[in-house]
Amino acid sequence: MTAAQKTVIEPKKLGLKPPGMFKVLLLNDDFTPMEFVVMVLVRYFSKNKEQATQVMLRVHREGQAVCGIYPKDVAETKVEQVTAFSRQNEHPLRCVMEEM
Ligand code: TYC
Repeated sequence: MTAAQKTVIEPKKLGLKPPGMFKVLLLNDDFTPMEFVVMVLVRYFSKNKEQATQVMLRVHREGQAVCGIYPKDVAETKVEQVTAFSRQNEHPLRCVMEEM
């Protein structure tokens, strides 16, 4: 094989892709109390009461909103914590992550 014919291995196949970031979103539903969603945003997404209320109202009106952007492992933990906390309190609140 000549030098020009040498195989180039793409960075992706070598596992050199930079780690992606993930959006964590809350989804609207008809049952979870607004105050509970505000509490979740303060507790798990480091919002103050005012910021939390703005995000909650956006979810309520538009169906969903981004609560924060994190590396994969942190986003997974947020989704698990919010889901567990919601079920413990018997609310159907959904929290999901999306790669950017
Ligand atoms: N729609 C809910 C209500 O009217 C409030 C709500 C907001 C629920 C945001 C979920 O992610 C949510 N009680």
